[in-house]
Amino acid sequence: MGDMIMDKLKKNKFIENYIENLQRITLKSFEDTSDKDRYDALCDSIMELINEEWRDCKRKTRNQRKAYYFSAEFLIGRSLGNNLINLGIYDEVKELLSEIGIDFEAIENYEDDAALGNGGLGRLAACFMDSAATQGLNLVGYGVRYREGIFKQKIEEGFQVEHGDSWIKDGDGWSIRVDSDAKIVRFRDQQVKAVPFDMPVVGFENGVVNTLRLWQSEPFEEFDFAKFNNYEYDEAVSEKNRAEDITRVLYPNDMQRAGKVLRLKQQYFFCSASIQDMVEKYKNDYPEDLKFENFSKYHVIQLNDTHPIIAIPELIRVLVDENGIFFEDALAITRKVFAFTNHTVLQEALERWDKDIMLEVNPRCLEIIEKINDILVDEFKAKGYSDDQIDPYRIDRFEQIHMANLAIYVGFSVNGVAALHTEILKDDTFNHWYKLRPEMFNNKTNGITPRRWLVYSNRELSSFITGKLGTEDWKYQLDLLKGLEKYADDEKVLEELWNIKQTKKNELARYILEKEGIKIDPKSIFDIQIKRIHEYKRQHLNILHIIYLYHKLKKNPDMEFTPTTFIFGGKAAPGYFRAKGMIKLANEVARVVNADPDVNKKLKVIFVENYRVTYAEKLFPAADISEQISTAGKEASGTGNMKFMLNGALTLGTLDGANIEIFEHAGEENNYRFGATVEELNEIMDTYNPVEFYSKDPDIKDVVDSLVSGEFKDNESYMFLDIYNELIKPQEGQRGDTYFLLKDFKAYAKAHEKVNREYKNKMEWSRKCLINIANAGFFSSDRTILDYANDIWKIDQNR
Ligand code: OAK
Repeated sequence: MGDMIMDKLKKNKFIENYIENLQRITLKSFEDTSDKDRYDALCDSIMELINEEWRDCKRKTRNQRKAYYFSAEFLIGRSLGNNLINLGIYDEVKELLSEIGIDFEAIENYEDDAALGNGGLGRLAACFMDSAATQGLNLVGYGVRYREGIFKQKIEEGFQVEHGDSWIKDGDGWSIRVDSDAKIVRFRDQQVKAVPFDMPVVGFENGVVNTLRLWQSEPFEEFDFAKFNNYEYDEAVSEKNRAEDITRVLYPNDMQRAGKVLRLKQQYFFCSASIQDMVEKYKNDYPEDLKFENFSKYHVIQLNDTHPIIAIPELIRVLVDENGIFFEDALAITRKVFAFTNHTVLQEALERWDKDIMLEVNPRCLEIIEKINDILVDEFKAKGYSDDQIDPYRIDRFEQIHMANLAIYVGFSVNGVAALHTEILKDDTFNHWYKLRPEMFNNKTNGITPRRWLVYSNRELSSFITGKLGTEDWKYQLDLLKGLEKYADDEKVLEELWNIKQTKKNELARYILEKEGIKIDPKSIFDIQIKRIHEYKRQHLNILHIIYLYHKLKKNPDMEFTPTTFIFGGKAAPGYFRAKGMIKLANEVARVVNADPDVNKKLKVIFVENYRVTYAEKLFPAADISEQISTAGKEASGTGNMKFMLNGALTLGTLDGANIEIFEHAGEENNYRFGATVEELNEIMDTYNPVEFYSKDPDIKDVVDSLVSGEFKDNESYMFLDIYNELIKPQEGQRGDTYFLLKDFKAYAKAHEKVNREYKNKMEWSRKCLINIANAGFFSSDRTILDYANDIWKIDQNR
């Protein structure tokens, strides 16, 4: 379609049309228009450009089988650049705009991130949407249009401070409000209107435009005029607010159950609206085949973790209460529709809802869940299970609803997101289910879209690849990257690759100087850890190691050491005290180290403020080292690790999540593996004593003690003491160092030493980068989404 759009670009006189749009929406003369005006008009023009394809796709796929991705989060980021890339007109539009004196970068920077997600799970959903459109798969995304996305992070005195993110306060150029498809969602104590906003999901140069439909909650009746006229102004407004509250804000706690009524209301809200939407469309679009037994012929729903599982009783409710189907038949239909993905083995994320909360949200759904639980219990009893044996399977237990049990019992597929993760689900987390129904478990190792994470964000590397492979096809067939391996010993090519990395490092250094006010040496090793801040991800292991290096350099300034810049970025859940302590610690170590003239030519530490998709696009391309240092067995997959790899950074990581597969594909010898394995940790789980490591190793003692020695100041927040205590002064009955930092510390330091030595050999290093890039094909979300389509969804590619 590149050609079709390109024709339109010319025929439709894109620029004339653009200027018309600009003047129509601003009523200003061209010279007076602002960057915002220019950005808005460009959105309009692009939406006009894709309008026809979008409508065509809707029409063509109207009565085809589709998959539906139900997700409470879609972490999209900006859309302008990405859409232009996927339309194949990025350079052309940039050029056309510059001809009329418009600086594309300025208007691109006007766009706010659509940050409707916390981290990995939400970003994966966005990558999947891109890949499905690119691979011509009928995938519809359903989610929530939060008025406020994930908070904006400010760093004040080294502490994280949260600010609101009202990303649509000035409108949203990428959505179409579809009032005619609005639904009513009924809660026990209120009814609201769910209004869909459709975002186009543009496939890469293939004419496909899929739809991401996000629901916004609005008052059922806009305003109670009766009350207003009686001067009951407050009450009239409060009803409106109560409705709008439901989609007001994204819960910012990544992987921590919220347990709040409003959160379950959000989940029920978007699931109910989406199920109603699907059923209503089914009735309209498939008149010849309208028997609900056939519903599963046309629909499969992928549940993105536990958050949308409430869609299961909701489908049954709609079938039974609104369409006169018998309960048993409705359950039988439902069993063929739902597939469930788990994204973490951390217990604190597996949702269980108190029944009184569920009752408050929607009593009928609770009733249906209880009925399903009764059927489950009867079924197990009939098979001879005792009460005790049934317990782990119960959906309804101790006055709580276990969402994962509901999804696994009613669904037909359960998948993990990396090979190791799926094994842990089978052996441990859901072992009871695995023993019973092994055939429903399957692995779908995560992936990332190469369009956003390479073609768009690293244009230099992208051209290099195209040049070497002699084709652009790798952009949607990432396995073709393998063809780069033949340059592994070509010094000229390796030099070229090195220089591209250098260019991206220079760019990042300029950006960091502008944003963070800190000058870094682009020739130093860029060692980067960017992700949510969490104990299991062990940013504090990284920081303790930096303290260790700092002390070593202080003692011996002439020590052999390749200058290194350590970069951190990430948000902590606002209520997660220890994670916030880790941020403070990173900033405090940065402050001390960066100000110390004895070391600051060799060692720098940066914590970038407000890490988000848009910042990520600048960080991944500039990295030499990708820090993937989670405790083995804890990171389900990771996807940042893949973005680094694709951009030619080497992984310094544990045998965890998808790191394992990265090492397998790119070779351990081309990366830096360290630390205990899951098996090793399982073995010492009950006997591990961190204090032993602390007392026996003076280096470990030194860095741990520095947390409380006064060398680094936490402004009397006791945050550093808290970290110290967790490591070696555990509470009664606890072991201490839950995430095995001290166990892995020495291995980690050793791996760093190797990095530091090997970076000196430019050609060898560049060769490793090249081999990593050449073997990144497997980690394309195109591969992942085709696996979902073939193994779970059974949907074909439209070609
Ligand atoms: C968030 C909330 C609840 C449960 C899981 C998450 C989540 O973000 N999990 C992350 O999902 C990513 C995509 O599958 C994985 O790559 C991460 O390892 C995992 O932590």
